[in-house]
Amino acid sequence: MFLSNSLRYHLRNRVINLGCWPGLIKEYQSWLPVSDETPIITLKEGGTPLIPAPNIEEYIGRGVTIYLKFDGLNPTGSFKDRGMTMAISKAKEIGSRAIICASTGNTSASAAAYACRAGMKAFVLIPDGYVAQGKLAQALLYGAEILSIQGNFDEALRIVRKTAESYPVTLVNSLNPYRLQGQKTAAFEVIEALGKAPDWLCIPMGNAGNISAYWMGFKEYYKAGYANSTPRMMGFQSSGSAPLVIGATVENPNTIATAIRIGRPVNRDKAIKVKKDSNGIFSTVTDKEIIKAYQILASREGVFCEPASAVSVAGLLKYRNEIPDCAVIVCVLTGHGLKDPSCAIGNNTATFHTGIKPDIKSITKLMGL
Ligand code: AN7
Repeated sequence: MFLSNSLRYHLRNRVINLGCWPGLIKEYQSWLPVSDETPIITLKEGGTPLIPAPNIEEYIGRGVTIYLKFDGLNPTGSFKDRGMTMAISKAKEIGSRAIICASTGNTSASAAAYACRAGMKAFVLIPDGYVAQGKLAQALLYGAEILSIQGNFDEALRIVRKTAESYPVTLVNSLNPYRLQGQKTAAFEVIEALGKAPDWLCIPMGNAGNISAYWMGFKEYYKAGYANSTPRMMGFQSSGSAPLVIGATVENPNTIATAIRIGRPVNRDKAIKVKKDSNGIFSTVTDKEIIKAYQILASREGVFCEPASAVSVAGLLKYRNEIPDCAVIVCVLTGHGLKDPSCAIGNNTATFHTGIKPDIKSITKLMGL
């Protein structure tokens, strides 16, 4: 069948619009370590939108363009799905029957969903009392076996690493190299959507897997000639949990952004190299600045992300005076706001009238009519 290039392009877009996005492994097969023998375990992750942020743009001014890469719109509500489709597919390929991970929440939700899809057992270790409710609800419903420990994420990770070394379970934390391979596709999508690389990429850092994966993706497209530059990688952490900024392990990390309550990042060396190679900046934002950005995103841009994700925008706002005129900036929003409903309920300035008599007069009076 003959198709003109423009028709081929049109149809391709139609297919995506009709919901036939094949998932990121099929979409980017030639860029990923998969073969025809790899069973592809997918929930159609990836292909997330780059959403303009006109109000933040206007606030910063000087012709700056801001986009939000909303990876909270993945199947389990976070960017982890990009890595998990790869990690679980590769585990399935070698005949693994069980996977294990430590998690601050999102990895456990994603691992549980993809393991279920692959017919594998999922064991997840989480820090007792520090996982947001939405994430816990997901892991429970997807059918994972949850082991909640009296310790933090770093202690949980130490245990799962040792367990995976000695028992027949596959580790799916970001130490698993397939995770970062899957996650690098987010950078491909950013370049495809912009037609070029952004000037800055602002991103939250916990274990620093995602910043390392993005950088890998940006470099690969640059080398392929799909972009003629690479961005400065701007990595941010919460000030109570900032080992990569202070340059030392944090024994008792603490932050409202429980997703990144991590004191001993496993991808530390990779992240330091990313910072150097990209001429990037690593810096902290306070919990107060995180909540401020979280509220601005929801109430000014209509984008509801979880607190850890708002770290990228909090960092952007902190560095707003250093943004070059007319720069194009992408802030990565790693997880959906519904992941952590109690944070939203406890941190808003909404008008919320309660206990109102159910009659029109009482209602219209409160409405100021
Ligand atoms: C929303 O789920 O580590 O720097 O165990 O959930 O790649 O670690 C989550 C991390 C940012 C940090 N935003 O990414 C876990 C976990 C959200 C996150 C990060 C996480 P990395």
